[in-house]
Amino acid sequence: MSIQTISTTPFEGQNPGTSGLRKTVDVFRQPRYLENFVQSIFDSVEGYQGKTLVLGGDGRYFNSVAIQIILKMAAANGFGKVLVGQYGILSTPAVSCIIRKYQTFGGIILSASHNPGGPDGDFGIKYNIGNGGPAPEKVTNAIYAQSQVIREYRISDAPDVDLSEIGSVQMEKMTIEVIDSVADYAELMQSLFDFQAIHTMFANGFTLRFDAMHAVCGPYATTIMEKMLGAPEGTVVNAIPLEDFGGHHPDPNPVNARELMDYMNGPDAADMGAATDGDGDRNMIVGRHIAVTPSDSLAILAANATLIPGYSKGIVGVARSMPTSTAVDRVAAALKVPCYETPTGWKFFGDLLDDNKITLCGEESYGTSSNHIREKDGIWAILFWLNLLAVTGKSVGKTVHDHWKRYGRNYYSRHDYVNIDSKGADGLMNRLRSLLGSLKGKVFGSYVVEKADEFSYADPVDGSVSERQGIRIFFTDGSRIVFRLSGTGTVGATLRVYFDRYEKERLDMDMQTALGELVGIAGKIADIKAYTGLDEPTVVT
Ligand code: G16
Repeated sequence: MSIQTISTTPFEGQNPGTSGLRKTVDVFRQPRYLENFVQSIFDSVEGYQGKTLVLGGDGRYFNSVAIQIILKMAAANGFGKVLVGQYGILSTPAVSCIIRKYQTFGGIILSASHNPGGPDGDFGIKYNIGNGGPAPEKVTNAIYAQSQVIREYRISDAPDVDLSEIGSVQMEKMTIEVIDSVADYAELMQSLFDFQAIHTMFANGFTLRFDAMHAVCGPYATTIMEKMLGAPEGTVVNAIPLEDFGGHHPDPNPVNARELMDYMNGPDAADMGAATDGDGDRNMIVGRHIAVTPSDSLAILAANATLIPGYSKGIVGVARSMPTSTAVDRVAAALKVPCYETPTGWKFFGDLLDDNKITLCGEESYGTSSNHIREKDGIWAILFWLNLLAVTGKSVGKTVHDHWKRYGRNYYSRHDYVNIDSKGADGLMNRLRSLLGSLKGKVFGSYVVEKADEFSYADPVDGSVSERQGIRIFFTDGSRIVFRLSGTGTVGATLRVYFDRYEKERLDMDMQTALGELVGIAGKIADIKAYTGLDEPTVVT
């Protein structure tokens, strides 16, 4: 075994977006592409010599090749140890959990999250820091800057390591410890939730359908739901992780988890349905004939937190990403705790959690979590709901309706215009920007614009400022339309338009009917058709 120093030249565009570097598999397979980015990570952080790195991914195509390369590069760069998931598998929340439990230097997660996988799909790589959370912008900016000037990388010529057996092997001076992918995470869940109460609920006939979407949560959900909590075998469906997620889009929303939605709207529906995404950080909660919006889910968890053992002492504050509905704001006001509004991207919650300003946080994009780790956490959210139902004895639907009765309802929807021309998308945003000063007071049908602005965020902990985080149009009745471009796509641009309308009394309108007028107004103000070339959004959730 020897350490090689290989000359290289920079690749354009190795710029981590909302959540790590995401590109098509084709791009990642180019010689030196992955190596350049990994070396740029190592070159951008200091003090890792002899320290421990956590490494794992969601099992998608190219995961197993990338893991071996990264192990050899970690050894060549002087890490003391790598904790790697068996078969190279670790969910994103599990990586965060393991970094924190063993106080490691950081971790690398291989995933493109909810993006499709397989040879024609996407791949991704994300660096998490010692608090267990995604690297903040100052770090990702440094990685990008380094990737643009890189001249060489270091790699060991050691042979590939067998990751199928739990145990330790040596590579150069570094120890590689192959760990059980599920055990540490399952133990953490057990410390937060009343497993006995959930076990009893299952024993009394409660039914759950957990759609793991052929992604990373299969083994986690099978161990926790079926083995530890006693749910019947078969509760977890699509449980075997596949390199191409069975050809599906592993994104737990009513559109991509169609199979689950049909089941939950059918005659044999379970008491609760749930799904998780490619890397296990997103979740969707479904009741019989009702899909809970992620924004409502966050609000409901916050309102009921004291019923859960891990949060029985109450919550210190909450946070949501800006486009997420304001449902949780009302809960925070009732609880008299602060509610922070951050840009889209889980990394923005890290400081607030570390500084103990918040206990729970969430996003409209099917992510919810708490201070137990520094990532969003799909199985955690599902266990929270199960624990809640076990304590209250209510159904999912009744829980949601009772919440609306008390706090009012946010009708909420997101329209995505996917893979559109980048120039058109930038043109649309620039034009909206130019209109901001002139929208106030304008009347559109029954809506009057109260104010319009572009969201900018000053982190209350470290003072760093993130600008251009979405254009917001507020109306006098409290409704909002938000426009922003996605930071996770790999082809062209994706325009997201978010609609949020609050109703205190009328709680049972059809969602798209309730939002229809706002949808028309958005199309008109932003001239969406002209800029995107699309008559209709590609995906509506
Ligand atoms: C990532 C981020 C989330 C963000 C989501 C969508 O999730 O961690 O914070 O809400 O992308 O971002 P965008 O609207 O920019 O596409 P994940 O699950 O993809 O890692």
